[in-house]
Amino acid sequence: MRWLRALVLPAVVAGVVLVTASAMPASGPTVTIEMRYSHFLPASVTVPAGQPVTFVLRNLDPIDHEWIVGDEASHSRHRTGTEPEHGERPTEQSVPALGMVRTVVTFPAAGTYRYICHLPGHEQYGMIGFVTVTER
Ligand SMILES: [Cu+2]
Repeated sequence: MRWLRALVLPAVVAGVVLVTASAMPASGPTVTIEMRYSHFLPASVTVPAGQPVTFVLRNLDPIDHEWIVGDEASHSRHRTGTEPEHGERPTEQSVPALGMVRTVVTFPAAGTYRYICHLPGHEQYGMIGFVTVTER
């Protein structure tokens, strides 16, 4: 049976390495943003440019929210947009009531962006936050 162990053990070790790698796809920082009482907490975060940043989006409200990060042109599009669900683009995520979504965004250059929930009335209510992207 020693031959079997010799074959199986490296496979198990390889499996563990793969699982670990996929659970932590990003080498950059992780930022947790909570959605509570239709506000983002924190409403301001600072991240480095050129590194994958893992955003953990936790919706503590019993209603759906979304987290859309980008420049003012993208926010203009979403204010009048008709897409009911987001998730395919890392910068556009729907977060269901009491749900959690993880997304990885790499900001190419330093600058300031806003994250906004574009569900009807939420931006007006104050569901806005800021990402400051700094040079490394
Ligand atoms: Cu919202």
